[in-house]
Amino acid sequence: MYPVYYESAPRRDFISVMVSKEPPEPPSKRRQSCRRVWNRLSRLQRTIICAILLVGAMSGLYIANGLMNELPDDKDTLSQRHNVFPNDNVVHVMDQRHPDKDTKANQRLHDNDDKDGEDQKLHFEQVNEEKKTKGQSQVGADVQVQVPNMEDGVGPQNAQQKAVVEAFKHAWKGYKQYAWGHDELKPISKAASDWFGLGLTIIDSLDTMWIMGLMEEFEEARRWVEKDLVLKKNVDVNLFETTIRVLGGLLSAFHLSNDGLFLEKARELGDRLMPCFNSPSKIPYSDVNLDTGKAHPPRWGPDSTTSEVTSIQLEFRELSHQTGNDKYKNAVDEVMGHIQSLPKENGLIPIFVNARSGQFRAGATITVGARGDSYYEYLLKQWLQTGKTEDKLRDEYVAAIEGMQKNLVKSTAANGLKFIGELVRGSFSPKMDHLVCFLPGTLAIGHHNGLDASHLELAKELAKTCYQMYADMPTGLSPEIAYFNINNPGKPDIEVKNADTHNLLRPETVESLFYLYRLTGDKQYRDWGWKIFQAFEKYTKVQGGGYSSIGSVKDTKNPRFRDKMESFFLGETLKYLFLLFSDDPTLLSLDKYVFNTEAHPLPIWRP
Ligand code: DMJ
Repeated sequence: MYPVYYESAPRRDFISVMVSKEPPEPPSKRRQSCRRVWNRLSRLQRTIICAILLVGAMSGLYIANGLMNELPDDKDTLSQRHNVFPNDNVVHVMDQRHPDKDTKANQRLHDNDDKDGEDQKLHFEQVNEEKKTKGQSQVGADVQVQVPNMEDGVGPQNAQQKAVVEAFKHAWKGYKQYAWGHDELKPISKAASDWFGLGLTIIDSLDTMWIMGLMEEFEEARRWVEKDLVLKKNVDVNLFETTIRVLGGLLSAFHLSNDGLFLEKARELGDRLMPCFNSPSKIPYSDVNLDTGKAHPPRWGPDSTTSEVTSIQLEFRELSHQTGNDKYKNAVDEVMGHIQSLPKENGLIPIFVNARSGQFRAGATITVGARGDSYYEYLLKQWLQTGKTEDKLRDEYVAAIEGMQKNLVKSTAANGLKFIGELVRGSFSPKMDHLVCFLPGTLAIGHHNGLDASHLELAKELAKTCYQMYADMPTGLSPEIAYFNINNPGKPDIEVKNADTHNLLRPETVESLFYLYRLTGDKQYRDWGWKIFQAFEKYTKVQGGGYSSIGSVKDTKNPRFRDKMESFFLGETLKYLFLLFSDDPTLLSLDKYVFNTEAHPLPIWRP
């Protein structure tokens, strides 16, 4: 054994000693002997060796190039990811990337039908592991959310969309600065307000940020959901509002981002809302305490609101679909089944139903506005959600539209504007809430899915009226409620009572304009939407950040800020405006997605 080389160490107190059995040939000697061997070879031998080396080098290059092509580069990953929007739904995209991944992950979820609590946690951990192995986003872990590809139609593509994104950023800025983590921003007092204490604005905004390509904001919101969204909370929440905003928002964020954190939170929330269904009739109680699980009727009366108990179905059914646990779907299907069994007038329903008796309140108002609206919307959308398989829902929807045509649709005396009135204790009232303006959009989707041409005709007429509710006002913004003049041709079409002049930044009209533009291509709807957007900019924007609902749409000098930015302004109004101005009809395709009543897109299932 010969100690030979001493390597100089970076520090004096460290010496590395290499030992060898043979003394190695000094480098210069080795080189000399190689040259000697080469010189001894004939010319032919040398040529053969060179040729072999050349062929070897070329094969090496070829193999390396092949390997590089196998690896997905960033661009490919992004555009595949991005097919979520234009062409396909998430499941399909995941199938393309990892043919066995989605089936397996879903299989695991479906295998855990009766699991709750700890078992369920364990289950999510298993899925997490699986996703980690496959390089997918992880359930509940701190993951990089995949970035949408702006070139594929996400993020603003034109000046109008850019303006809407700027509006969103302005709203977000105020919320972030003064109300972060709270339900809503009070933009004038630069403070926060809480309703349920669930960060409503954050959750309502998740999918809007995703489609607008605001990824920094999305990730910031995601971190809040992960670290600060506490669902075990001693607070009474309204089942409907929490379902459409929070459950719907989480499920939609899950679909767009493929981030299991959102599904995990959605499941926990679903479980905490479930006690509402423990009523004698199975019509859910309106409220529940998220911590104790104590459910009860509203504080102000004995009855649940009909539209509320019938507008939670899309979300609970989707939750079952994703988790494989049928309990959520069974609960809401039972509600629907019960409502279907009750007697109705021409398919129309009264606005109150009792959770103990299961009966409609006798003589309650019939309206497509407040407390009635989304019952009709969800009849159609549930039929769409399951790939048009539950025809009973479609038939009830069609019967209801016929009932409206017969009992509620009338025209103004002066200009023949069609509107939808109400039946109050059996008598017609020419009153229409702005909330009714969701209906043109719903009618247009129904027609797109094969329902009668008269539905589209009515949709166009009603959309015109809804727009007129904006255009007729000095601010260009609609009042909360309008009365229509059906008797006197010498009077204006629309009358607004002093108590109804407020505007809450509601989405229904721009929602319908989006559907009608998408489905007819008529640019008129975009022009109307742009005018409405400009009016929001002019009269509701608050300096420094945020938008505020206003007290009077009739007063341009003093529209009176009400100091409240509703979460649906970010979740719905700005989202529908962004979609209205999209040039890409495949962005959140209406053949792939159904929007819940809070504008959260949920995938249409394949039958
Ligand atoms: C939203 O919460 C939903 O659109 C609901 O269906 C009706 N009210 C508001 C928006 O106006």
